[in-house]
Amino acid sequence: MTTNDLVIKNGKIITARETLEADLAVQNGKIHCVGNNLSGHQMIDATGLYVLPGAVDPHVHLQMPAGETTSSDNWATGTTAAAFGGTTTVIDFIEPTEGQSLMNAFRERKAQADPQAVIDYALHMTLSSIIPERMAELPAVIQAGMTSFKAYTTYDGLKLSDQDFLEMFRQVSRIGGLVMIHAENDAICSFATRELLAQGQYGPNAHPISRPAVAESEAIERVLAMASLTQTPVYIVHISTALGAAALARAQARGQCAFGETCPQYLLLTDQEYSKPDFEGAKFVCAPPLRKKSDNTFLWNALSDNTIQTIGTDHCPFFFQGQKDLGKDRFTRIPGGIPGVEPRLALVYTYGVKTGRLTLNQWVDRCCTKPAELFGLYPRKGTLIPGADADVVLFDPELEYTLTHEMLHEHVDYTPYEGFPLKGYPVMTLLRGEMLVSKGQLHARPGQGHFLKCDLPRFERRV
Ligand code: DUC
Ligand code: ZN
Repeated sequence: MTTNDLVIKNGKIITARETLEADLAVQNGKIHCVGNNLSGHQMIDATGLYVLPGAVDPHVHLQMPAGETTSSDNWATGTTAAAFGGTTTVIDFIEPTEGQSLMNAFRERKAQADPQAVIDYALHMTLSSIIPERMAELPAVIQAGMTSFKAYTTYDGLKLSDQDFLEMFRQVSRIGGLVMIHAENDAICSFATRELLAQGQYGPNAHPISRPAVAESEAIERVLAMASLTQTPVYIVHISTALGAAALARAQARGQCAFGETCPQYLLLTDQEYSKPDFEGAKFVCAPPLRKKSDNTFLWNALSDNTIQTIGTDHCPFFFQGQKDLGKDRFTRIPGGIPGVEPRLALVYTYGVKTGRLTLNQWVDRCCTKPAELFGLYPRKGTLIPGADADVVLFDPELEYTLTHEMLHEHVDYTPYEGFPLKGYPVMTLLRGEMLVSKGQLHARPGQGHFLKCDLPRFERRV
C-alpha cells in the first residue's frame, strides 16, 4: 500500500452534503480518501478546524479595462488575495473588443493570466455582438473550455437588444451552454440618470436612485421570458433586490431552468453608504447598486431556500484615491465596482452561518460547490470526494478579527467592510495539494494557477 503524500488529521470535514470528523488524504495533488487513522509523509493537525473544499468565486474582474482606467487587482495580486481568503478557483471574463474574434480575445486573456495566476482560474465569454461571424465561433469557444456566456442588458458597447438576446439564446441553447445575464433595464437607468443630472444631483448619493430596483426586476423578468421561449438555461448575476429574486423564484416555480447569484455586498451593505461625507460614498459605487435592509434579508432567505444558488463577489476594485475620484464632479464617471474577493468565505460564515441564516453545508455549497457544478468544474473543483483536486481550506471557526483594509491583500486602498467583526477565518489554503497560504504566510508562486477548461454544464433543461 502506498503512503499518502499528505494527511489532514482530526479536522471537521464540511462539504455541501455532509459534516464528518475524519482524516483527509492527498495523493498526487488529488483527494485520495476520507477515513480514520490515515497516515502520510506529511501530516497536518486540523484539531478544532473545519476542512472545506477550496472556494470557487464564479464572478471576478481582474485587470478589467473600464473606460479610461483598469480594475486595480491584476491576476497576481487578485488571485493572491483570493488564496488568503480560502478561494482556490476564480472565474473571470473575456471581453472581446469591438470587431475582435472571440478566440483571439480568449488567447489574449489567457496569455495575460497564465504567468500571474497563483490559483486556478476559468473564464466566461462575454457576447456583445451577435453577428453570424461571432456565433460561428461558439463551438470553438466551447471546445477551448468556455461554456458560459455573459450578456448585458445595459452599458453602451456591451448591451444587447431583445432581438439579439433571442438570437443568442437560440444559438447558445443549441450547443448546450449557459447564459449569464447582467440584468438592469437600460432605458430606466438612462432616464433616471438624466433626470438626476438635470436636477444638479452629481454626488455618489444619486447613484442608487439612478439604477432603481425596478430596473433590475424588469430586466430579469424580460430575459427570463425570452430564455423560456428558447429553453435556454440562464444564470442571473449579482441579484441585488427582493423584486429581482422574486422574479427568479416565479420562473423556477414555472419549471424554468434558471439560476441566481448574489454577492456579500448585497447581503451586508445598504444604500445608506452612498450618503457618507467627503465623497466616501464613491467607495460603494457598483452596478447594480446597494439596496435596502429588506433586500438584504430577502436575499439571505433566497439563498437559504435555494432560489439563489451561489455567492460570487463581482470583485472589481478601484482605488479611492486616483480612480474613484475620476467621478468627483459627476457620479456617472465613478468607475463602478467594489473589492471583495478575499473576505467572502469569512463574511458569509460570520453573517450567514453564525446567525443561523445558512447551515454549514449551505455555506460550502453556495461558496464552493454550486459555482463548480453550474460552470462545469465539478467534481474536479468544489468538493472533497476522492479524485477531486486537493484544493482544501482549513478554517478556524473560533478566530476573531475586526476586518480592516490593512489585513487584506487586495490591491486597493480600502475595503467596503471596514470594521466588520468576524468570527472565523481561513488559516490554510492548499491548491492541488500544494500549500498556498499558511498562518498568514504566502507560499504561492505566480504562474502556479492553471487555466481550467469547463465542461458543458449538466442540468435539466425544462421550460
Ligand atoms: N458592475 C460593476 O459595478 N462592476 C463590474 C461589472 C459590473 O457589472
Ligand atoms: Zn461583474
